[in-house]
Amino acid sequence: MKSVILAAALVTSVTFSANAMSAEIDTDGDGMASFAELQVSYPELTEELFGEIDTNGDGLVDDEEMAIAVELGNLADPETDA
Ligand SMILES: [Ca+2]
Ligand SMILES: [Ca+2]
Repeated sequence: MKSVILAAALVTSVTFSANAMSAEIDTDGDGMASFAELQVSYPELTEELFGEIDTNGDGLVDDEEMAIAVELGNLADPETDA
């Protein structure tokens, strides 16, 4: 039973890694980055900056908002993070 759950989790993370949203950031796998999830990868992230990134104000950063934030230089590109 455990291996079935593990396999499902693996498929989920592979699916999400194909999107702009990094599975490393989206730790709960809902496809959105919460403030807490983003802060793990970006410890310097402030609530003010998060509010700027979250352009539709739903309290979560989606693929599109993430891509815009990276483009504007608000967030480092997780793919090229050195
Ligand atoms: Ca999430
Ligand atoms: Ca949002």
